[in-house]
Amino acid sequence: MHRCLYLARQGAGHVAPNPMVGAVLVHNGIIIGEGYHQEYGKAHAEVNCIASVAGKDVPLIPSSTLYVSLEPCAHFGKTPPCSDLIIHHRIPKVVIGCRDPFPEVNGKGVEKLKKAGVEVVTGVLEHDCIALNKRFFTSVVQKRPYIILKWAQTADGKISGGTGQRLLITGERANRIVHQWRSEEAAILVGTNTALLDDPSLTNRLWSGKNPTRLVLDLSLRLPHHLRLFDRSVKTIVFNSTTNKENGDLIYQKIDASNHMVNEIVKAAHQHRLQSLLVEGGTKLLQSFIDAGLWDEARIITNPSLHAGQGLPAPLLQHAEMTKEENAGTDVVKYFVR
Ligand code: AOF
Ligand code: ZN
Repeated sequence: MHRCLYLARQGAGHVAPNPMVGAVLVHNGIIIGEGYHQEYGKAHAEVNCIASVAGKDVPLIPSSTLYVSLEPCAHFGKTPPCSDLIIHHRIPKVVIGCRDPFPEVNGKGVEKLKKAGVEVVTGVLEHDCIALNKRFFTSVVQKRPYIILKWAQTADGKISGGTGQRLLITGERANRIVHQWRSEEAAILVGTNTALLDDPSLTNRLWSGKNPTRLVLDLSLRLPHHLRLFDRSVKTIVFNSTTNKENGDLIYQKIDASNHMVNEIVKAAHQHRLQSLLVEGGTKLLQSFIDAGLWDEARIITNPSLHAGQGLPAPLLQHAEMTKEENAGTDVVKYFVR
């Protein structure tokens, strides 16, 4: 199963909104086939695994055990059901990491296999298999994106300078890490003041990979159009309280901001099938997510040698547990979960 997880990770960045899945076929303790879900819409892990078995190993398939990190599917999606394929190849035993919560599968894969007489073992390294696809699981089960809060703060806990103006807090290494984080998530969100004061482009320039969809909150549509966010280089959604309008990759979406605004943002992001959301500021927006208990991870970068004195205080995390602390050049990154 560890090998399945390793293989599954090779699909990172290419399979969303599908989950990453890995599979190995084992005969008498020896791996005779391997595969993973490589690209959205293409063959599933099990298909690639079985297809990889070659030569004198082919006759061994009906006496081998298939290990797979996610329950084999039972439905006709973009590809036929993997459980049918397993039955067709007369594989007698399947070891599964975790159940697929996708409504069309969700236990039906296991049921199908068992009905056909296949021995099924479930829940092997279950925790790791679910964690690998935390974005997919959160989206399918909780019907909202996986939410990561991120901010940078000074040694004295400020996120902007004296008169609210922009403060360059982090160094080169930390900036690169932030761009890597951007490449890993489906969407990135900022509030009105951050868009106005920082004029961020929110693109990933210091790391390889894709750009996240940009989400910006501009309730009364007061952001000027010369801002980098409106340069149309990346799909951008402007949440506002007056208009629904689509102009190529620039989308205006009306949300009900009268109460529970963060819930509305998150609901809209889910409707756009965005499986994860990196919230980059400012303080007010970040604090709203924290107060609503609507977050999964927080990543805080601190410059230990910079003191702002006056300035806007950073958000206050509640019910948080620190899981990791690492140095990033001259900065320190702390990781929290709820
Ligand atoms: C598997 N093995 O490797 C993956 C599975 O549209 P489709 O046909 O690609 O199906 C997508 C759904 O299939 C996805 O939502 C998830 O439930 C499951 N993914 N299943 O047996 C795989 N990637
Ligand atoms: Zn499948």
